[in-house]
Amino acid sequence: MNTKTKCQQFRQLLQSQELEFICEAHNGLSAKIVEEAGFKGIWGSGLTISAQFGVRDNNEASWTQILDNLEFMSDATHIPILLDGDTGYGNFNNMQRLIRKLEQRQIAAVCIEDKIFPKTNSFLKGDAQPMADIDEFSGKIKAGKDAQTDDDFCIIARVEAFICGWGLAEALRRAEAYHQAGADGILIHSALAVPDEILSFKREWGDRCPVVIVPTKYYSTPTDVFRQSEFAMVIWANHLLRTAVTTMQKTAKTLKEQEHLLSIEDRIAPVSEVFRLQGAAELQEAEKRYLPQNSENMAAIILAASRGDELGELTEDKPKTMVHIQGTPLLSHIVDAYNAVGIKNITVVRGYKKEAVTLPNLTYVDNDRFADTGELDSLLKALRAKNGTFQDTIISYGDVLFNQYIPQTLFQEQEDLVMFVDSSWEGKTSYTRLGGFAECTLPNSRKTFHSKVYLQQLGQDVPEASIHGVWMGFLKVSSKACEQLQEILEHMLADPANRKAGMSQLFQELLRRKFPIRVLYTVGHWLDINSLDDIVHAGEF
Ligand code: SPV
Ligand code: MG
Repeated sequence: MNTKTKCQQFRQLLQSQELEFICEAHNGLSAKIVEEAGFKGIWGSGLTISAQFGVRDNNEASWTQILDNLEFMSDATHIPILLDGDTGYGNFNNMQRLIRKLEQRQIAAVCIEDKIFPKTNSFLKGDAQPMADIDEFSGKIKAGKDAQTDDDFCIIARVEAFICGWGLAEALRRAEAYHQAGADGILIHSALAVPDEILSFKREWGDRCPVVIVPTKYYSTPTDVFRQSEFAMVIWANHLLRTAVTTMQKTAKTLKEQEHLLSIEDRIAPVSEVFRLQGAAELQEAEKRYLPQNSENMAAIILAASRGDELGELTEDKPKTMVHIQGTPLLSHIVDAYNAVGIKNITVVRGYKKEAVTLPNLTYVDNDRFADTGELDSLLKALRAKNGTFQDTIISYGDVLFNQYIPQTLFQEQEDLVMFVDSSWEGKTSYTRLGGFAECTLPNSRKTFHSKVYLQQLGQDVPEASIHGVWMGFLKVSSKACEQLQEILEHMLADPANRKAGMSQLFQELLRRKFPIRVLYTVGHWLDINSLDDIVHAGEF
């Protein structure tokens, strides 16, 4: 993308040694089409902007309505716009306000013509049209130049002497006055079918300042003639609007006659092209970043196959996940937290006393070899049960309580693998539960607000000096990464040595395979139910 301002870009075009071309546009969409075609500038045509409003080119659309339209054109594009500013919509004072408003909208330049407000298009009885007083118009140019705050903003003075039936001498006299008044370029207009007037003007005018032409009527002139005469810029002034008129008339007529779409559909832009021009893809990306994730694409897998011996007789007839906290099973609290952020698709892997795990609206996957296998075996069973249809999924445990901040935040991150690390680990000299200690690319500090942190190692043997926190038992895996995860697990578990492997081995394998694992830090927001004492605390959580 061009790093120059639109004003700088336009000035560069006007003063370039090459013959440059700008093309008409009349709204945001056509402006975008001009830019995509490769033009370096846009002509904001008075004729076509008024025509697309369905009014005449006689200042029937107010100048602020033109301005609003220009704002859409400017917002939709990165190239400069030269506005056809008619006569400046009033006197010198109106001109000054116009310039200020144009600058506010990053319009790069304006062209004003030496006629009387309200103007009439040059091709409608041009020779009957009165011209502006030369001094009054020169004052308007001066006022405009004084009003601009950006030195690169350009004012083009359009000489209508030929249009209004005057000769070369009048055209030159006016051009000279406007040049003296500070105009950055002259637009010399002609309604003849041959380029004689503009060529004679250019021969006399020489290189006093850049000269712009509009070959609408002398369209059969080879462009090389303009090039050889060293004009600065050609304006294709109305051809997109005229194209649209012809095509719209044809389509409307055909539809009216045929009352079906068959002969139309293949000859017009598909709706997808309209969406593309509107930038629909950009919004879809932004929605992923800024909107709560569509819960249809979110799922959770809860690993809950083990007994939880440490709770003693509480788990004699049910697994730990069904132990009551404040009268409700642990699993129920977990499901509530997932439901609260819109996650309905929850798979629970049960094993020990599976018949006791009976909460409704959950998908159950059984690991009947729970006593003889580890977490990864349960996880693989859950992934296999998805039959290749994956969603963005949080993997968590049946005995870890959390509040909804955890899943909400995990789903907000776009990366394939995202985990939570609790940086308030100090004092825990041993942490054998879950995956263990984590070393990350940065410790939890103010800095991590602005930079992304990734996991470097995880396990029981991380040297104390390197520990940045403990893994809390939450891993978000994108739908895409779920597929890879299943493959990795199939591979790992094919080795009998990994039969009892847990999540920490999975992390180690992912790191070995160079998967980036994003770390989000938190302090608290979770509770690992590990003892009777924890159950008491969970009541307070
Ligand atoms: C316009 O495009 O509105 C112009 C050029 O002013 S012309 O229609 O040729 O006058
Ligand atoms: Mg015009």
